[in-house]
Amino acid sequence: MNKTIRFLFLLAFALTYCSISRAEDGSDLWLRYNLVNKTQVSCEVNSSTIDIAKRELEQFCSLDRVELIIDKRLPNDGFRIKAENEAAEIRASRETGLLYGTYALLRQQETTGVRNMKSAPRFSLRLLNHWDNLNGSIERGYAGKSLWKWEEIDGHTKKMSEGVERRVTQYCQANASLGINGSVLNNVNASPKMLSNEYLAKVAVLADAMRPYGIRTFLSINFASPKALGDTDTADPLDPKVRQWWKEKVDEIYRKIPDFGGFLVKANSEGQPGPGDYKRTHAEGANMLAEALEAHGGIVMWRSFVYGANHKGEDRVKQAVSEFKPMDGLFHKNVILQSKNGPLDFQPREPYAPIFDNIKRTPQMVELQITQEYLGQSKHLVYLAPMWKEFFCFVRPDRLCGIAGVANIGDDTNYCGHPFSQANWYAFGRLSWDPSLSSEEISKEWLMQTFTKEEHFVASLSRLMEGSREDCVDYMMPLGLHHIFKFDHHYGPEPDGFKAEYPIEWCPVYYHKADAQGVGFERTEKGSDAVAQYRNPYRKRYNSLRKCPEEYLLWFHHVDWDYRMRNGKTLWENLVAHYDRGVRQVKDYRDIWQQVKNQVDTQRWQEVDQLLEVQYDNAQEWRDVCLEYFGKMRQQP
Ligand code: BDP
Repeated sequence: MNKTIRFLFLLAFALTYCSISRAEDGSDLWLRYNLVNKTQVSCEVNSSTIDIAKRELEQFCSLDRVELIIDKRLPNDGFRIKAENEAAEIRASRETGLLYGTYALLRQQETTGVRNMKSAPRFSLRLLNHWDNLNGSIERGYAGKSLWKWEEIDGHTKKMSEGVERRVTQYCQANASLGINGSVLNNVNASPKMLSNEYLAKVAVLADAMRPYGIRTFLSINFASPKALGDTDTADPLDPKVRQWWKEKVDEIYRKIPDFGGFLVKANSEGQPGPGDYKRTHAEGANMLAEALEAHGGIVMWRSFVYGANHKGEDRVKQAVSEFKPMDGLFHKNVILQSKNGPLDFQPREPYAPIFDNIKRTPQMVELQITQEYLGQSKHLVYLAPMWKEFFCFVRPDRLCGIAGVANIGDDTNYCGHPFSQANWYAFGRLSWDPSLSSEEISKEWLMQTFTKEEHFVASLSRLMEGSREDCVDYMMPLGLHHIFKFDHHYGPEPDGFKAEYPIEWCPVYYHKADAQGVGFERTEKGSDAVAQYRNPYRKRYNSLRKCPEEYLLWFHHVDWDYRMRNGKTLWENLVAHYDRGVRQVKDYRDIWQQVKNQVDTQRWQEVDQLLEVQYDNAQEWRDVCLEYFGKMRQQP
């Protein structure tokens, strides 16, 4: 009897222990290599970057030997892996290249198996844009507070708390594993305090931590900083005192951070100060900063996301081109124009932003949004790589010098909130290195490294992920509808949204223009003529009701409710069908997730399961609210 009780007790203990050891909080991201401690690693060079590469290989590589070789013939950040039997050689022209090669080798080990490869990044600037505020909050952040706990970073002793250091180190490893090579640390709605001596000393501590991982530090700046900090009485970019202030400030930054990357600027946009406050142009403002940075090799990333100021009343999606096209060619050579992928604002689907067709003499970068502000935030499983790939069908990567992703990273245990939102950070990084990778390849890699290599699991979840963005479009805003979100928080539906006290361009009714006859924004030459900003064949195609791709229909056309679409059914019938399809798809996710229950650890399985329930509820709400509203509009007398 005693023996049986002891046995049962031990069994219970073993079971509990097993389930604890299987508990998974997602904090390891996709970096969950097994500890092997086997490989002999050699390298002629010594540096902190090489130390990281060596350590990763020594601990986690399963080969016997790896040699790291500097080879100046290879392109900048590129690398080459040659593997034979139980040994491999990684070559690169720079130490960061060797680190990228190291992570590529480990990725191969976890996915395809080690093989020869040669690789170089498509973009030289591969940056995360953090919209983190100094008080720790994150604008449009849905995964907790900022990783940079400024009060735990001491600029004098150059130390940070153990907690911050641990998380920042892992953040760097994750980025280096993808080839991300820069971080803009703070919100584009920037506090002037960011440039105070106190904060710059803290920034230098973070920069020191990131440097060995090949990550350069950048800052968003508030254009009115010299005035706001009380050093000048104007921020006019043509005022000599202001120009001198920026020059000295930049010199000071480079004394603290010799490899500082440069500034990101949101000016005269949504209430931010800018050169326009002094009747100066964006070019005059950008050039002042560019001149200060030039001597140090720094850059200015000037955002084209402006509307309202000089073009009141014009269709909002046209305003960036109207503002910046006349200035093309007037920017200093270290100014880059940074534009969102679509002309409006990170909607579930937008046509590409025509600024990429119109700016010819200024280097350009695209800004993608990893944090799912308008795609269910950290509550919906929506894999964004298909959306970004869609953008690259229209704007060739070789026309861009860089790529920026608005980060979805916070101090949540798993960094990103939804366990599947990690895939969007991963996919952004992989595409910033190689935009020709398919979204499916990337999701499979991520699934294998993050969950399991089991074939059925990988196949069914990658299929689900692949379709998830289109499903989200369907249950939120199909057929080219856009911006019918609840005011400001951008999560739920509010098709009747209108507030007289706010700019009309923030109101859903401005965008869908539903009435008794039809729905949609007429942007053809009969309407706002936004189509005129597109290159052909897109201009012609979008201008024609018949030829316009149906996924953009209501973006470019105001269409009658009983208009017959390509499948012979009316617009209304199609709208209903899309909403229904979106909801049905999410219902299926839940069944698929049930089927893989045994292949996923309990904690992450349950977390995702609960989130899928929320997503399903939300999808139904979107469908019901929108169809009820549009249905009523349609039946108006
Ligand atoms: C919008 C966000 C807002 C940002 C703005 C921007 O709602 O919080 O400040 O974009 O990109 O999407 O500047």
